[in-house]
Amino acid sequence: MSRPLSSEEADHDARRGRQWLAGEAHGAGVARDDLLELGSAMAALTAAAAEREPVAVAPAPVGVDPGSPIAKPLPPELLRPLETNAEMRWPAMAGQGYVVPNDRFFVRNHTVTPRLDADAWRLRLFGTGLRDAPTRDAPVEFTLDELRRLPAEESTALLECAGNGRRFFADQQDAPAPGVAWDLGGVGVARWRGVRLGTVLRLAGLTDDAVDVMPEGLDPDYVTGGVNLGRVRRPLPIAKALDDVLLAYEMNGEPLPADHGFPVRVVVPGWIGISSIKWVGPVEVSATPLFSPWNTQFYRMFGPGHPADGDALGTQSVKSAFELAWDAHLPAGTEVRLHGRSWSGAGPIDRVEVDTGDGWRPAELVAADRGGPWQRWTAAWRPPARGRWTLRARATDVTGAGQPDRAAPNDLGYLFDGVVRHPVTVV
Ligand SMILES: Nc1nc2c(c(=O)[nH]1)N[C@H]1C(S)=C(S)[C@@H](COP(=O)(O)O)O[C@H]1N2
Ligand SMILES: [Mo]
Repeated sequence: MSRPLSSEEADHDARRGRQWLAGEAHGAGVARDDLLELGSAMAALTAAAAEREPVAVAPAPVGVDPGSPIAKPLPPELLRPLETNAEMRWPAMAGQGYVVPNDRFFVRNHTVTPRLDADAWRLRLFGTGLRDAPTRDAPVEFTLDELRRLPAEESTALLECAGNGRRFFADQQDAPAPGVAWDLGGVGVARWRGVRLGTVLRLAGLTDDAVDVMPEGLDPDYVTGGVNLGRVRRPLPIAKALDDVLLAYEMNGEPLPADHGFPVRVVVPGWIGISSIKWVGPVEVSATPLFSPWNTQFYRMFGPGHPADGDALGTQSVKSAFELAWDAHLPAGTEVRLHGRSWSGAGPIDRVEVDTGDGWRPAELVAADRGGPWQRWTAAWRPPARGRWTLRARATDVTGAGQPDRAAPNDLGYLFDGVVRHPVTVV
Protein backbone atom coordinates (compact mmCIF):
# COMPACT_ATOMS: atom_id res chain seq x y z
CA MET A 1 0.00 0.00 0.00
CA SER A 2 1.34 3.41 -0.90
CA ARG A 3 -0.16 5.72 1.67
CA PRO A 4 2.13 8.74 2.08
CA LEU A 5 2.90 9.21 5.74
CA SER A 6 3.00 12.95 6.09
CA SER A 7 1.52 14.84 8.99
CA GLU A 8 2.07 18.28 7.49
CA GLU A 9 -1.15 20.10 6.91
CA ALA A 10 -0.08 21.64 3.58
CA ASP A 11 0.99 18.25 2.15
CA HIS A 12 -2.21 16.65 3.33
CA ASP A 13 -4.25 19.42 1.78
CA ALA A 14 -2.53 19.30 -1.59
CA ARG A 15 -3.01 15.54 -1.82
CA ARG A 16 -6.65 15.69 -0.68
CA GLY A 17 -7.34 18.53 -3.09
CA ARG A 18 -6.22 16.40 -6.02
CA GLN A 19 -8.28 13.44 -4.81
CA TRP A 20 -11.31 15.60 -4.30
CA LEU A 21 -11.12 17.14 -7.74
CA ALA A 22 -10.74 13.63 -9.15
CA GLY A 23 -14.00 12.65 -7.43
CA GLU A 24 -12.33 10.21 -5.05
CA ALA A 25 -13.45 11.86 -1.85
CA HIS A 26 -16.61 11.90 0.20
CA GLY A 27 -17.83 13.84 3.20
CA ALA A 28 -20.11 16.79 3.67
CA GLY A 29 -17.70 19.43 2.47
CA VAL A 30 -18.47 21.94 -0.20
CA ALA A 31 -19.78 20.37 -3.39
CA ARG A 32 -16.95 20.22 -5.90
CA ASP A 33 -18.61 22.50 -8.44
CA ASP A 34 -19.39 25.06 -5.76
CA LEU A 35 -15.80 25.17 -4.69
CA LEU A 36 -14.59 25.67 -8.23
CA GLU A 37 -16.76 28.76 -8.52
CA LEU A 38 -16.30 29.73 -4.90
CA GLY A 39 -14.13 32.85 -4.99
CA SER A 40 -15.61 33.96 -1.68
CA ALA A 41 -16.40 32.20 1.57
CA MET A 42 -20.10 32.77 1.26
CA ALA A 43 -20.89 30.29 -1.52
CA ALA A 44 -23.89 28.04 -1.11
CA LEU A 45 -23.05 24.76 0.55
CA THR A 46 -24.50 21.32 0.75
CA ALA A 47 -25.53 20.84 4.34
CA ALA A 48 -24.38 17.90 6.38
CA ALA A 49 -27.05 15.22 6.54
CA ALA A 50 -25.67 13.15 9.39
CA GLU A 51 -28.05 11.76 11.99
CA ARG A 52 -27.82 13.43 15.35
CA GLU A 53 -27.74 11.77 18.71
CA PRO A 54 -29.14 13.96 21.47
CA VAL A 55 -26.69 16.13 23.38
CA ALA A 56 -26.88 15.32 27.08
CA VAL A 57 -27.33 18.52 29.04
CA ALA A 58 -26.35 19.00 32.68
CA PRO A 59 -27.60 21.91 34.79
CA ALA A 60 -25.62 25.12 34.35
CA PRO A 61 -23.13 25.76 37.16
CA VAL A 62 -24.35 28.18 39.82
CA GLY A 63 -23.40 31.81 39.29
CA VAL A 64 -23.14 31.74 35.53
CA ASP A 65 -25.56 33.44 33.17
CA PRO A 66 -27.41 30.52 31.54
CA GLY A 67 -27.97 32.68 28.48
CA SER A 68 -24.25 33.23 27.89
CA PRO A 69 -22.46 31.33 25.12
CA ILE A 70 -19.56 30.90 27.55
CA ALA A 71 -19.86 29.08 30.89
CA LYS A 72 -16.98 30.61 32.85
CA PRO A 73 -17.06 34.09 34.34
CA LEU A 74 -15.57 36.81 32.10
CA PRO A 75 -13.88 39.31 34.45
CA PRO A 76 -12.91 42.26 32.25
CA GLU A 77 -9.32 42.24 33.49
CA LEU A 78 -8.87 38.64 32.27
CA LEU A 79 -11.05 38.19 29.22
CA ARG A 80 -12.61 40.36 26.52
CA PRO A 81 -15.94 39.05 25.12
CA LEU A 82 -16.15 38.97 21.31
CA GLU A 83 -19.54 37.67 20.11
CA THR A 84 -19.68 33.98 21.17
CA ASN A 85 -15.94 34.05 21.99
CA ALA A 86 -13.63 35.66 24.54
CA GLU A 87 -10.01 36.57 24.15
CA MET A 88 -7.34 36.60 26.82
CA ARG A 89 -6.23 40.05 27.83
CA TRP A 90 -2.45 40.15 27.64
CA PRO A 91 -1.91 42.17 30.85
CA ALA A 92 -3.50 39.15 32.63
CA MET A 93 -0.33 37.17 31.81
CA ALA A 94 1.98 39.56 33.65
CA GLY A 95 3.62 37.66 36.50
CA GLN A 96 2.15 34.33 35.40
CA GLY A 97 4.14 31.19 34.71
CA TYR A 98 4.58 29.35 31.45
CA VAL A 99 0.98 28.21 30.97
CA VAL A 100 -2.20 30.28 30.76
CA PRO A 101 -4.42 29.59 33.80
CA ASN A 102 -7.82 28.13 32.90
CA ASP A 103 -9.69 31.19 34.20
CA ARG A 104 -8.16 33.37 31.48
CA PHE A 105 -7.63 30.92 28.60
CA PHE A 106 -9.31 32.22 25.41
CA VAL A 107 -12.59 30.65 24.28
CA ARG A 108 -13.50 30.21 20.63
CA ASN A 109 -17.08 28.95 20.22
CA HIS A 110 -18.84 28.68 16.88
CA THR A 111 -22.11 28.60 18.84
CA VAL A 112 -22.33 27.99 22.62
CA THR A 113 -20.62 25.88 25.25
CA PRO A 114 -22.79 22.75 25.69
CA ARG A 115 -23.21 21.36 29.23
CA LEU A 116 -22.50 17.65 28.77
CA ASP A 117 -23.17 14.91 31.28
CA ALA A 118 -19.93 12.94 31.66
CA ASP A 119 -21.77 9.76 32.69
CA ALA A 120 -23.92 9.77 29.58
CA TRP A 121 -21.07 10.83 27.30
CA ARG A 122 -19.50 8.32 24.90
CA LEU A 123 -16.72 8.58 22.35
CA ARG A 124 -18.15 6.89 19.24
CA LEU A 125 -15.77 5.74 16.52
CA PHE A 126 -17.04 4.47 13.20
CA GLY A 127 -16.19 4.39 9.51
CA THR A 128 -14.71 2.40 6.68
CA GLY A 129 -11.25 2.65 8.25
CA LEU A 130 -12.31 0.46 11.19
CA ARG A 131 -12.61 -3.31 11.03
CA ASP A 132 -16.03 -3.83 12.60
CA ALA A 133 -17.85 -0.50 12.75
CA PRO A 134 -18.33 0.81 9.23
CA THR A 135 -21.45 2.87 9.95
CA ARG A 136 -22.33 5.70 12.29
CA ASP A 137 -25.25 3.80 13.85
CA ALA A 138 -23.05 0.93 15.12
CA PRO A 139 -19.93 2.62 16.51
CA VAL A 140 -17.17 1.38 18.82
CA GLU A 141 -17.81 3.18 22.10
CA PHE A 142 -15.63 4.32 24.99
CA THR A 143 -16.84 5.81 28.28
CA LEU A 144 -14.83 8.51 30.04
CA ASP A 145 -13.74 5.96 32.68
CA GLU A 146 -12.52 3.61 29.97
CA LEU A 147 -10.43 6.39 28.44
CA ARG A 148 -9.04 7.32 31.84
CA ARG A 149 -7.90 3.73 32.40
CA LEU A 150 -5.79 3.79 29.22
CA PRO A 151 -2.14 4.95 29.42
CA ALA A 152 -2.17 8.72 30.05
CA GLU A 153 0.15 11.27 28.51
CA GLU A 154 0.80 14.92 29.18
CA SER A 155 1.60 17.49 26.55
CA THR A 156 2.30 21.20 26.96
CA ALA A 157 0.86 22.56 23.75
CA LEU A 158 -0.07 25.91 22.28
CA LEU A 159 -3.53 26.49 20.90
CA GLU A 160 -4.15 29.47 18.65
CA CYS A 161 -7.06 30.57 16.54
CA ALA A 162 -6.07 31.05 12.91
CA GLY A 163 -7.77 34.47 13.04
CA ASN A 164 -5.73 35.71 16.00
CA GLY A 165 -4.49 39.25 15.26
CA ARG A 166 -7.16 39.81 12.59
CA ARG A 167 -7.98 43.27 13.97
CA PHE A 168 -4.58 44.51 12.84
CA PHE A 169 -5.37 43.93 9.17
CA ALA A 170 -7.91 46.75 9.69
CA ASP A 171 -6.14 48.89 12.28
CA GLN A 172 -2.61 48.82 10.90
CA GLN A 173 -3.09 47.99 7.23
CA ASP A 174 -6.44 49.57 6.38
CA ALA A 175 -7.65 46.25 4.94
CA PRO A 176 -10.36 44.90 7.28
CA ALA A 177 -11.18 41.19 7.00
CA PRO A 178 -14.52 39.62 8.00
CA GLY A 179 -14.68 37.44 11.10
CA VAL A 180 -13.97 37.74 14.80
CA ALA A 181 -11.83 40.85 15.38
CA TRP A 182 -9.23 39.22 17.63
CA ASP A 183 -6.56 41.42 19.12
CA LEU A 184 -3.61 39.14 20.02
CA GLY A 185 -5.43 37.19 22.76
CA GLY A 186 -6.70 34.22 20.72
CA VAL A 187 -3.79 32.08 21.87
CA GLY A 188 -2.73 30.10 24.93
CA VAL A 189 -0.48 27.35 26.19
CA ALA A 190 -1.80 24.67 28.56
CA ARG A 191 -0.70 21.36 30.01
CA TRP A 192 -3.10 18.84 28.50
CA ARG A 193 -3.48 15.32 29.84
CA GLY A 194 -5.27 12.48 28.16
CA VAL A 195 -4.85 9.40 26.01
CA ARG A 196 -3.29 9.35 22.59
CA LEU A 197 -5.85 9.30 19.79
CA GLY A 198 -3.65 6.63 18.15
CA THR A 199 -4.06 4.30 21.14
CA VAL A 200 -7.85 4.59 20.92
CA LEU A 201 -7.91 4.19 17.13
CA ARG A 202 -5.92 0.95 17.38
CA LEU A 203 -8.20 -0.40 20.12
CA ALA A 204 -11.19 0.49 17.95
CA GLY A 205 -9.91 -1.73 15.13
CA LEU A 206 -8.03 0.64 12.84
CA THR A 207 -7.25 -0.92 9.46
CA ASP A 208 -4.28 -0.32 7.17
CA ASP A 209 -6.65 1.35 4.71
CA ALA A 210 -7.59 4.27 6.95
CA VAL A 211 -6.52 7.63 5.52
CA ASP A 212 -8.48 10.29 7.43
CA VAL A 213 -9.93 10.79 10.91
CA MET A 214 -12.67 13.36 11.52
CA PRO A 215 -13.72 14.21 15.09
CA GLU A 216 -17.07 15.99 15.52
CA GLY A 217 -18.11 18.32 18.33
CA LEU A 218 -21.31 17.83 20.35
CA ASP A 219 -22.02 21.58 20.40
CA PRO A 220 -25.05 22.76 18.36
CA ASP A 221 -24.90 22.74 14.56
CA TYR A 222 -23.20 25.76 13.04
CA VAL A 223 -25.61 27.80 10.92
CA THR A 224 -24.22 30.63 8.81
CA GLY A 225 -25.81 32.64 6.01
CA GLY A 226 -28.99 30.60 6.50
CA VAL A 227 -27.17 27.31 5.80
CA ASN A 228 -26.79 24.58 8.41
CA LEU A 229 -23.24 23.27 8.09
CA GLY A 230 -23.78 20.61 10.74
CA ARG A 231 -21.45 19.91 13.59
CA VAL A 232 -18.05 21.55 13.89
CA ARG A 233 -15.65 18.97 12.45
CA ARG A 234 -12.42 18.87 10.49
CA PRO A 235 -10.47 15.90 9.10
CA LEU A 236 -6.94 14.95 10.12
CA PRO A 237 -4.67 12.71 8.06
CA ILE A 238 -4.08 9.33 9.70
CA ALA A 239 -0.36 10.07 10.05
CA LYS A 240 -1.04 13.09 12.27
CA ALA A 241 -3.82 11.27 14.13
CA LEU A 242 -1.35 8.49 15.01
CA ASP A 243 1.41 10.92 15.92
CA ASP A 244 1.06 13.43 18.77
CA VAL A 245 -2.71 14.03 18.89
CA LEU A 246 -4.33 13.71 22.34
CA LEU A 247 -7.87 13.02 23.49
CA ALA A 248 -7.52 15.34 26.48
CA TYR A 249 -9.64 15.16 29.65
CA GLU A 250 -7.50 17.46 31.81
CA MET A 251 -6.21 21.00 31.35
CA ASN A 252 -3.54 22.38 33.69
CA GLY A 253 -4.25 19.64 36.25
CA GLU A 254 -8.03 20.12 36.37
CA PRO A 255 -10.84 18.26 34.61
CA LEU A 256 -11.33 19.93 31.24
CA PRO A 257 -13.49 23.05 31.88
CA ALA A 258 -16.86 23.21 30.10
CA ASP A 259 -15.71 25.95 27.72
CA HIS A 260 -12.62 24.03 26.68
CA GLY A 261 -14.37 20.81 25.72
CA PHE A 262 -15.60 18.91 28.81
CA PRO A 263 -15.47 15.98 29.11
CA VAL A 264 -13.01 15.30 26.24
CA ARG A 265 -11.44 17.35 23.45
CA VAL A 266 -8.93 16.73 20.73
CA VAL A 267 -5.57 18.54 21.02
CA VAL A 268 -3.57 18.72 17.79
CA PRO A 269 -0.16 20.25 18.61
CA GLY A 270 1.20 22.61 15.96
CA TRP A 271 -1.99 22.81 13.89
CA ILE A 272 -4.43 25.74 13.85
CA GLY A 273 -6.98 25.83 16.68
CA ILE A 274 -9.95 24.56 14.65
CA SER A 275 -8.24 21.14 14.39
CA SER A 276 -8.55 20.71 18.16
CA ILE A 277 -12.24 19.77 18.26
CA LYS A 278 -13.89 20.35 21.65
CA TRP A 279 -16.69 18.24 23.17
CA VAL A 280 -15.75 15.42 20.81
CA GLY A 281 -18.43 12.76 20.31
CA PRO A 282 -18.45 10.89 16.98
CA VAL A 283 -15.12 10.24 15.25
CA GLU A 284 -15.24 9.09 11.64
CA VAL A 285 -12.29 6.94 10.55
CA SER A 286 -12.32 6.63 6.80
CA ALA A 287 -10.61 4.63 4.08
CA THR A 288 -11.41 7.44 1.64
CA PRO A 289 -10.55 11.13 2.06
CA LEU A 290 -12.90 13.27 4.17
CA PHE A 291 -13.86 16.91 3.83
CA SER A 292 -15.82 19.43 5.85
CA PRO A 293 -16.60 23.12 5.41
CA TRP A 294 -13.85 23.73 7.98
CA ASN A 295 -11.14 22.72 5.56
CA THR A 296 -12.78 23.74 2.27
CA GLN A 297 -14.79 26.92 2.89
CA PHE A 298 -13.19 28.27 6.06
CA TYR A 299 -9.65 28.08 7.34
CA ARG A 300 -8.10 28.44 3.92
CA MET A 301 -6.19 31.28 2.33
CA PHE A 302 -8.26 32.98 -0.36
CA GLY A 303 -7.52 36.16 -2.29
CA PRO A 304 -4.61 37.70 -4.18
CA GLY A 305 -1.79 35.22 -4.73
CA HIS A 306 -3.97 32.19 -3.90
CA PRO A 307 -5.74 29.79 -6.29
CA ALA A 308 -9.55 29.98 -6.64
CA ASP A 309 -10.00 27.03 -4.29
CA GLY A 310 -7.61 28.57 -1.78
CA ASP A 311 -4.45 27.38 -0.10
CA ALA A 312 -4.22 25.33 3.06
CA LEU A 313 -3.39 27.37 6.14
CA GLY A 314 -0.45 25.23 7.12
CA THR A 315 1.22 26.24 10.35
CA GLN A 316 0.54 29.28 12.49
CA SER A 317 2.53 32.43 11.81
CA VAL A 318 5.10 34.11 14.06
CA LYS A 319 3.67 36.57 16.58
CA SER A 320 4.80 38.60 19.59
CA ALA A 321 2.81 40.27 22.35
CA PHE A 322 3.64 42.53 25.29
CA GLU A 323 2.06 41.56 28.64
CA LEU A 324 0.85 45.11 28.85
CA ALA A 325 -2.47 46.92 28.52
CA TRP A 326 -3.20 48.71 25.28
CA ASP A 327 -2.31 52.33 26.02
CA ALA A 328 -0.75 51.45 29.39
CA HIS A 329 0.54 54.37 31.44
CA LEU A 330 4.23 54.25 32.37
CA PRO A 331 6.27 56.71 34.47
CA ALA A 332 8.76 58.99 32.71
CA GLY A 333 12.42 58.68 33.71
CA THR A 334 12.06 55.39 35.62
CA GLU A 335 13.39 52.12 34.28
CA VAL A 336 10.62 49.60 33.69
CA ARG A 337 11.00 45.98 32.66
CA LEU A 338 8.79 45.11 29.70
CA HIS A 339 7.60 41.50 29.49
CA GLY A 340 6.23 39.60 26.55
CA ARG A 341 5.94 36.30 24.72
CA SER A 342 6.56 35.18 21.13
CA TRP A 343 5.48 32.03 19.33
CA SER A 344 5.37 30.33 15.93
CA GLY A 345 3.63 27.26 14.56
CA ALA A 346 6.68 26.23 12.56
CA GLY A 347 9.09 25.70 15.44
CA PRO A 348 10.53 27.21 18.59
CA ILE A 349 11.49 30.88 18.74
CA ASP A 350 15.17 31.59 18.13
CA ARG A 351 15.39 35.34 18.85
CA VAL A 352 13.28 38.33 19.77
CA GLU A 353 13.93 42.05 19.25
CA VAL A 354 12.16 45.06 20.68
CA ASP A 355 11.97 48.68 19.60
CA THR A 356 11.00 51.34 22.14
CA GLY A 357 11.56 54.26 19.80
CA ASP A 358 15.27 54.23 19.02
CA GLY A 359 15.77 51.12 16.88
CA TRP A 360 15.69 47.35 17.22
CA ARG A 361 17.67 45.65 20.01
CA PRO A 362 17.69 42.07 21.33
CA ALA A 363 15.25 41.12 24.10
CA GLU A 364 16.44 38.83 26.91
CA LEU A 365 14.95 35.37 26.53
CA VAL A 366 13.85 33.24 29.50
CA ALA A 367 16.31 30.35 29.18
CA ALA A 368 13.93 27.71 30.57
CA ASP A 369 11.53 28.28 27.66
CA ARG A 370 14.01 27.50 24.87
CA GLY A 371 12.58 24.90 22.50
CA GLY A 372 9.05 25.14 23.86
CA PRO A 373 5.79 26.20 22.17
CA TRP A 374 6.25 29.82 23.23
CA GLN A 375 9.07 31.98 24.52
CA ARG A 376 8.92 34.51 27.33
CA TRP A 377 11.22 37.55 27.07
CA THR A 378 11.95 40.85 28.78
CA ALA A 379 13.54 44.18 27.90
CA ALA A 380 14.44 47.15 30.07
CA TRP A 381 13.21 50.60 29.09
CA ARG A 382 13.54 54.02 30.70
CA PRO A 383 10.85 56.16 29.01
CA PRO A 384 12.76 59.38 28.29
CA ALA A 385 9.87 61.84 28.16
CA ARG A 386 6.15 62.21 28.62
CA GLY A 387 3.83 61.63 25.72
CA ARG A 388 2.68 58.88 23.39
CA TRP A 389 5.16 56.13 22.56
CA THR A 390 4.99 53.03 20.42
CA LEU A 391 6.45 49.71 21.52
CA ARG A 392 7.22 47.00 18.99
CA ALA A 393 8.44 43.40 19.31
CA ARG A 394 9.34 40.93 16.60
CA ALA A 395 10.56 37.34 16.72
CA THR A 396 12.30 34.86 14.43
CA ASP A 397 11.76 31.12 14.78
CA VAL A 398 14.33 28.36 14.27
CA THR A 399 13.25 27.92 10.63
CA GLY A 400 14.14 31.56 9.95
CA ALA A 401 10.52 32.73 9.69
CA GLY A 402 10.05 36.20 11.16
CA GLN A 403 7.60 39.07 11.32
CA PRO A 404 7.31 41.57 8.48
CA ASP A 405 6.26 45.18 9.08
CA ARG A 406 3.14 44.40 7.00
CA ALA A 407 1.32 41.07 6.91
CA ALA A 408 0.30 39.71 3.50
CA PRO A 409 -3.48 40.17 3.24
CA ASN A 410 -5.95 37.32 2.59
CA ASP A 411 -9.75 37.49 2.22
CA LEU A 412 -10.60 35.83 5.55
CA GLY A 413 -7.90 37.54 7.60
CA TYR A 414 -5.95 34.49 8.81
CA LEU A 415 -2.36 34.16 10.01
CA PHE A 416 -1.57 37.80 10.73
CA ASP A 417 2.19 37.95 11.30
CA GLY A 418 2.97 41.66 11.07
CA VAL A 419 4.78 43.60 13.79
CA VAL A 420 2.11 45.05 16.08
CA ARG A 421 2.49 48.70 17.11
CA HIS A 422 1.60 48.83 20.80
CA PRO A 423 0.82 52.36 22.05
CA VAL A 424 1.70 53.48 25.59
CA THR A 425 1.38 56.80 27.36
CA VAL A 426 4.32 58.01 29.42
CA VAL A 427 3.24 60.28 32.29
N1 LIG B 1 -16.73 21.45 18.80
C1 LIG B 1 -16.02 22.57 18.61
N2 LIG B 1 -14.67 22.48 18.62
C2 LIG B 1 -13.92 23.60 18.43
C3 LIG B 1 -14.54 24.85 18.16
C4 LIG B 1 -15.97 24.92 18.20
O1 LIG B 1 -16.59 25.98 18.02
N3 LIG B 1 -16.66 23.75 18.41
N4 LIG B 1 -13.74 25.95 17.90
C5 LIG B 1 -12.41 25.64 17.37
C6 LIG B 1 -11.55 26.78 17.23
S1 LIG B 1 -11.80 27.74 15.85
C7 LIG B 1 -10.51 27.01 18.10
S2 LIG B 1 -9.42 28.28 17.82
C8 LIG B 1 -10.32 26.18 19.30
C9 LIG B 1 -10.36 27.04 20.55
O2 LIG B 1 -10.23 26.29 21.72
P1 LIG B 1 -10.57 26.94 23.14
O3 LIG B 1 -11.95 27.52 23.07
O4 LIG B 1 -10.43 25.86 24.15
O5 LIG B 1 -9.55 28.03 23.38
O6 LIG B 1 -11.30 25.18 19.43
C10 LIG B 1 -11.69 24.58 18.22
N5 LIG B 1 -12.57 23.47 18.49
MO1 LIG C 1 -10.08 29.14 15.64
